[in-house]
Amino acid sequence: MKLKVAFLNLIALMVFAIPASAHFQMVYTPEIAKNKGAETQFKLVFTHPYEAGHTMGMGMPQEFYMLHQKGEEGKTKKVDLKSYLKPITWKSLTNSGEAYEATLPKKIVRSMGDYTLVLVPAPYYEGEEDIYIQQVTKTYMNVGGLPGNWAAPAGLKTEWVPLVKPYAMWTGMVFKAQLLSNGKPVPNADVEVEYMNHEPDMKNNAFEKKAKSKAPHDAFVTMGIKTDAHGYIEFATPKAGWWGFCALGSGPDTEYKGKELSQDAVIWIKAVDM
Ligand SMILES: [Cu+2]
Repeated sequence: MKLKVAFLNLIALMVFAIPASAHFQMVYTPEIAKNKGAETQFKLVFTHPYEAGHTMGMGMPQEFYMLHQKGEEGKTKKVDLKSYLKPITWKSLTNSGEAYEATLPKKIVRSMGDYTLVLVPAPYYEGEEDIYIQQVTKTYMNVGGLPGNWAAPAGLKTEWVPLVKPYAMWTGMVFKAQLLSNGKPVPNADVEVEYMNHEPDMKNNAFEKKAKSKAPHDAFVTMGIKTDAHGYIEFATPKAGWWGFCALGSGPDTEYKGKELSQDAVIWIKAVDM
């Protein structure tokens, strides 16, 4: 009898011990609203940003490029960035994991306008769930204030299309975006929201130990929102810093190497205090 109870408890633990934090693919650089073109370094890390928790080893990305547009009438230029990728080891507060960095020279981050950074990572095998995860991620940057293609879809299998400039957000401003799968809106999708609660240390490839906020409850570590009937979300950023939005399984691909694939869409925005 005792054994049976213990067994049932174990089952309950396995079912309910869902980690509070969610994994997020980061495409990170500290400054995305630049006055002038300059060499810019990005860190590509697959991790749990709120808690600076477990970092998962990334494989070589399938695609990494930027879409640059100088002025809203300008031609959009696609620049492949895979040749700039260099493997690094990223330290979380609990482990180290393989990640990538890309140092983009000034010659390609020189002209004014918008830069959309697009990462299509290799599917990551999550052993605990026996599934693959692929988080298609977008991060934005602007040089000189001249707008460009920030509101244009990149034509990805699944992606967020912002309705607010992602690089020009005051703290407290409402961010709005639409979730697409094969170019069509995704209604009622589950979206995880997480705050980058530990500053990334670009020099040491690590998260800073100091947390910027403390969650009063597990549900605040990874917030949950849903897209509406037309695939839109709205979110007012309560604190300066980086905010990530991840739509779970929004992409059209559902299988990889004979296993279930969760093809997610991630977008990062940065809020700045007034
Ligand atoms: Cu995880």
